[in-house]
Amino acid sequence: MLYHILYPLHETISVFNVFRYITFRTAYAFITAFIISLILGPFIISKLKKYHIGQNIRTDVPKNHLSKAGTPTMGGILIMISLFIPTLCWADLTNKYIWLVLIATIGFGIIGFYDDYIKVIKRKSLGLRARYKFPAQVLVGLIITCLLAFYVADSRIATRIGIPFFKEIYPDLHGFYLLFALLVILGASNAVNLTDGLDGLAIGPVVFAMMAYTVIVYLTGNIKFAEYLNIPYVEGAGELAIFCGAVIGAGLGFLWYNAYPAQMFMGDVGSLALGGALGTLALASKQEFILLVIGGVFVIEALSVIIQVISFKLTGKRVFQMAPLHHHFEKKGWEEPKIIVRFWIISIILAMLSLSTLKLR
Ligand code: 57M
Repeated sequence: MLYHILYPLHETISVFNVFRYITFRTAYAFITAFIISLILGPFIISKLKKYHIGQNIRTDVPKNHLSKAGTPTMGGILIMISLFIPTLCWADLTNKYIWLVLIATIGFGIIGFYDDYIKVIKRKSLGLRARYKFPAQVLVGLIITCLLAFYVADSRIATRIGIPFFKEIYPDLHGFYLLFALLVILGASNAVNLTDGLDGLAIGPVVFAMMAYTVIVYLTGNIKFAEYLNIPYVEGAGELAIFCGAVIGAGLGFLWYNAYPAQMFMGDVGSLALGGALGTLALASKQEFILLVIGGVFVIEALSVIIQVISFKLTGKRVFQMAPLHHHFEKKGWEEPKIIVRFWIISIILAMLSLSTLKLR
């Protein structure tokens, strides 16, 4: 909204010309989101405490988790408020990609919210049953992929995907694109959710991944940079940098309170929404496979669960002491902050590596 109000004034007051620039608006979306999140944090925590929205802890958790019982959860609400307001303020609201990513975030956020609501408020520890949760995720995922393919993206590239390391090869998946896109978006959403099991463990890598995508969407949406790097040019995708900036600000503000020892958890309302947003960014920028590197920590966590389940079913033996992988290290006796910071380090390295692949083609 600020963009639409202030930018037209540049004809009389030239300083308002800066509102044209995506870089400027991304920086301010970041700062606004961080400030909102930081200021609103204590208020949200006190409300969550007042309404007894605290975490139930299972008895089979590594022992250090038992003391976390009652920690306010559903802090994803804070992330949502803090990223929506700045995006609506600083982004060009005529841009379809902005609405697409906001719909994806809110769509997965609603599923997460309902799951948390059943777990925490209705006190049913299993939450929303898989037979309802999965179809709901598929439905939201399908809405996003259909919107992207048939309404948002340019029809020349709508069902094409980008292949890392190869220039000018963008295979057209035609009808299979919907299936592929659904896989990306559901995979990202659930992988972030699985990772969200230690203080700051999910939000750290989400912030680093968003930093990488800020660069990627900016370059992808700029015809000169896209041509120079030989990456697909996606008209309008640059505006998504403002959304990324807002998520980084909201995420860091949330981390202020989620840092070990956490004063609140994000809940599924946060983890499913942020994962859904990441998947949507990967699809919108035609940098789908790079998400496997950028979100490598999420991939490793999800793989550890898949390996554990398959191994247990086939051989009756576990590969890890407990999956997802962070529980394995806890069981091995690593202190929680050490696991968290080491996962962050890996996530930063992967984000940097992913950026290096943009020129390698
Ligand atoms: C997310 N949720 C946390 C919090 C957070 C298929 C199976 C592998 C699924 C997996 C699972 O349930 N994953 C879902 C994990 C929970 O956190 C809440 O959930 C939200 C995210 N969805 O925001 O609201 C607990 O995690 C801890 N936590 C923190 N700090 C944070 O900032 O310490 C969370 C955020 C919180 C808190 O203790 O209560 C969770 O772990 O439940 N299941 C598992 O992860 C289980 N693994 C398992 O059963 N492994 C098996 C098989 C199936 C692979 C095996 O290895 O043999 C573990 N989960 C739990 N206990 N709770 C097992 C032990």
